[in-house]
Amino acid sequence: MQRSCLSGPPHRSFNLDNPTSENTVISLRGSNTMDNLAPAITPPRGVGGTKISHQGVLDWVQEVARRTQPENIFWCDGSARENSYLLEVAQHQGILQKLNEKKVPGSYLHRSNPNDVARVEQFTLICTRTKEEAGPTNNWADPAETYLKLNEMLKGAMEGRTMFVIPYIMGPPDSPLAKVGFEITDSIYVVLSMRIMTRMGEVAVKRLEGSSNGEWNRGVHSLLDVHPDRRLICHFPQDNAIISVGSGYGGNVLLSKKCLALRIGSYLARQQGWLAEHMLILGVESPEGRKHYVAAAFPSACGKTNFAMLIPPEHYKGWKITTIGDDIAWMQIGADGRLYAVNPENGYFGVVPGTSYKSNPNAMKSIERDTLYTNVAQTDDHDVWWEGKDGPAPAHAIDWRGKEWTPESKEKAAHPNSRFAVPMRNNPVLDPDVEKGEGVPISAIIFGGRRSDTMPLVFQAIDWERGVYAGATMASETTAAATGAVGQVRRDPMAMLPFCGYHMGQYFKHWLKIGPRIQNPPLIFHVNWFRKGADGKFLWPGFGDNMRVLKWVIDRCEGRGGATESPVGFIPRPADLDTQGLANVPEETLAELLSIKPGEWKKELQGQQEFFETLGADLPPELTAQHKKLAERFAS
Ligand code: GTP
Ligand code: SPV
Ligand code: MN
Repeated sequence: MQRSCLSGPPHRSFNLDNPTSENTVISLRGSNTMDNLAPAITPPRGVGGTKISHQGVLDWVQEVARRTQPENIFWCDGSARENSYLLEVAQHQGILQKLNEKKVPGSYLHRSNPNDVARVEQFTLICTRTKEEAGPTNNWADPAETYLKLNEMLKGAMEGRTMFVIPYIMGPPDSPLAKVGFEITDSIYVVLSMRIMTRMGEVAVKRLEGSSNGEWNRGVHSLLDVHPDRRLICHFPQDNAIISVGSGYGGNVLLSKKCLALRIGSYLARQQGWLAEHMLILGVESPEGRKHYVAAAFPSACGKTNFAMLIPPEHYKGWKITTIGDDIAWMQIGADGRLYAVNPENGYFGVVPGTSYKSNPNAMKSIERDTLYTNVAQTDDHDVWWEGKDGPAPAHAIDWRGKEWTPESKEKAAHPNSRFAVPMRNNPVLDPDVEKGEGVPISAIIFGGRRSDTMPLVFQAIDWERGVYAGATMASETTAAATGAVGQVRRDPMAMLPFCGYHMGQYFKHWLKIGPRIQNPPLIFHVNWFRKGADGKFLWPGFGDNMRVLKWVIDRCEGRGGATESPVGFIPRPADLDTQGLANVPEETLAELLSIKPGEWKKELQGQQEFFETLGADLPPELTAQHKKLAERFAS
């Protein structure tokens, strides 16, 4: 299947049956098919070109190329030179727009197709061998049938396009938890984003070639024609493989993130005895220099990035909050019997709207430069704007769809799920141990949902099993991070409903099994920043003031911190929380925030029961027993 090289001098001829191991751009065919979505590119000599001799990877790339028929293959090396080149091309092709170099240096704006602005849970499939393995909370499809269907969709899908091969590594390269992945994509936007979000290039190839188990994830992504009818995000946990088609947006296409680090990750974690979780990881250091790390699971768009880099209220002199990660935690038991966590990612893909110097100054400082913005508004001087940004709205802007916008417009200027992608190095409070291979020891795990009622500001679970129960019964209002209705309460156990790669009941079992193996387990808490009063307004100011709750959590970890025991667990009394300088939270509001209302909990217990029933025989009996005991405590 020899093909000739017709695409110009930088290309070498490529024999599909005999791939070279030192590739820059490999030209496959001389098609003139110009594709508006992703026209092929012809980079100058010296751009791209990771050296790789791994036969498994080479064979797989060859197989995908044979099916998708790209114009050429571009092996990404993750270098700065390659990045500058691809940024140029992306601007030329209209995929990116350069932003004002004075206001946001090194930053670009991308507008995704308006039909493609969030994760699509209904088109996200877990293709385990049996439906039972995927469980009732996942969309299951037969792997053989799905491969056939996808292979059909991928036939010739990259004709006239460049096929990029992205080697990447998740986790600090020397971490025992680190995982290698390869993503094939026909989207430059994906390449540019993956360079921010992962450790990309040679470092991954080195790790794979030196690895003892030879484990690597194969990810294939093609935009196809970006049509919702041809959009599928498919996971094959048994093959450590992902195929994503028809989307160009974030969590659907940056296959390192939700697809590998969580869905495939959670599947591997169960087999291998660790945890892959939708959690931020932060460090908190007291003025005396005592440092704790905390991991927290909140559902999508429920406050992880904000919590991970919060700035404490003014009177917390000498307290330091540092960020390890803002979205994903991989955790395993360390030699000293504590739970250790690493952040597998290298950047943040964060929610833009609502981000301001008031709500999240560290995020604002992070995204002042080197930022890839998606679906925000652009001002007349090529700056970025969004709802909730500091200062007045611009008199005129181009909205996320590319249309004229003024403050009188009915539509939002920035999409509610508009995002920034930024290297974690930009974070002024990046934790110094973020590259530590063994990770950081976790003192507390916090679960939290977006609940306008029922859930108190904070409670502590009495022990591991009751902590797992609190996580397993979590619920939250849906957000713009996924397509579909916003604001509907649904069960989202451990913030993993859309991200668990196997049966949720088995996932709970895994959690219950791991706890007793941790000699010195983290304490488990539940928080709710989003409780509302009768006027429909948030009762708690949130953001930096969440430090007050974090402080109580740390106090509890250190054996201090007062509490009262309620049916759901330990709850601080108003006097146990630091309220110094807390504006607009009168005593009655604080009491309301900390209240457990039996009427609301009756409904809550019912909702938890209904969810548990959907899990059938795989629901661990320990959780059924916990539910019964909780109901009894409320009854007495
Ligand atoms: P994903 O990236 O989707 O996983 O989201 P995330 O969990 O990192 O959420 P993020 O921190 O980006 O916050 C999402 C939205 O919640 C933003 O609009 C924030 O302004 C808002 N938010 C975050 N923290 C708080 C809080 O403490 N109180 C209130 N009221 N809103 C908050
Ligand atoms: C989320 O939805 O939880 C995100 C954004 O972090 S995405 O990468 O799109 O999944
Ligand atoms: Mn997330």
